[in-house]
Amino acid sequence: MLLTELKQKLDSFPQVKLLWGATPIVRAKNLSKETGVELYIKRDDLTGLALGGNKTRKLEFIMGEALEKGCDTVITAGAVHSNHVLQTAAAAKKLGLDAVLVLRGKEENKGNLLMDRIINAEVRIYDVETSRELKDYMEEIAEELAERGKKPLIIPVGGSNPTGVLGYLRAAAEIVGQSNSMGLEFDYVVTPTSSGGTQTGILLGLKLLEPKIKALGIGVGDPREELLDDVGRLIKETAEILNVDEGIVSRDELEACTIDGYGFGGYGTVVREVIDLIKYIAGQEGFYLDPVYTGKGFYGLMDMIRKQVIPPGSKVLFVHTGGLGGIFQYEDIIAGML
Ligand code: 5PA
Repeated sequence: MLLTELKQKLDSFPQVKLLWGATPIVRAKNLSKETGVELYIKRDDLTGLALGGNKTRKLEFIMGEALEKGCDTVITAGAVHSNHVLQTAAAAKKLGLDAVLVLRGKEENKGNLLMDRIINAEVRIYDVETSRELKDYMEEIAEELAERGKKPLIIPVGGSNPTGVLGYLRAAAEIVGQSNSMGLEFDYVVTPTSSGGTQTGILLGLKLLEPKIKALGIGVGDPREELLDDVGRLIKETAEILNVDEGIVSRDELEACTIDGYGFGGYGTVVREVIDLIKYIAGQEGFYLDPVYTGKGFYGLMDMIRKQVIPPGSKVLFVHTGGLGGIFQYEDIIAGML
């Protein structure tokens, strides 16, 4: 598909503007020298909403849908450290909507939860193990609000539905446009993956625009089968709303580009190997990764480069999906590892 054609399709969906503009692609000079690959970072941590991050892109389309449907409230869910939840609250406030944040985990007013409170979103915390289990609570709250005459929209965990994926299709188009104008031909585009929307958008977008680029999603500790099912379903559903072939990415292909082994004991664990890497990268390049998503994703990338799964000389783009609040959410654990 031509770049202009994908851009036009994306422009035809309801949307609001939340990003400042295209995020920069920056060469990681010191790391490139050290690793022997040409390493670039797409700074999606600098989107401009709240603390920034990948959810801003998804929310441009999700909030567009909320406004088009005449909703006055959004309900979404995640862990107390959720970046998505904070981004959703910030987008809602900016657009004059109410936000109800349905959370799980330890209630401590720091990190992203403190930011959720500062922005004055309604926070409800439940005692469940996984964010998936919060779905029923979101539905109950939606009913409760509807009875009070409100018009709520439920946004799934991570904003990972086909509407949200459109935001990462636009990111894929942005990457292709920027790499053309920079005279760069990437071999790999790498993202952390959890609820699957980011990986789906990049994978599908590059498949449509530049199929020779390998789009890798590095798991951050979610169960592999659940992740593959989620991404598989999102590819199908998004292909459908875009009017492109649903089978455009085969299950085998999806399995090959979904990388495992860097979850360090499961989603949300904060481990020394990752904290050491965050310190190292900050010291080399002057930017911060987070302990839950980008730290684990980048660890996987560095390991694949070291093992030459990604061969020397490759041109690699890592999408920095944000997550800065995670540093402060886990400041005590991190401080103990310095
Ligand atoms: C998250 C997710 P996807 O959920 O689209 O796969 O993105 C993974 C990801 N980087 C990558 C950062 C900084 C993220 O926050 N965050 C979730 C959240 O609740 O914040 C959905 C889990």
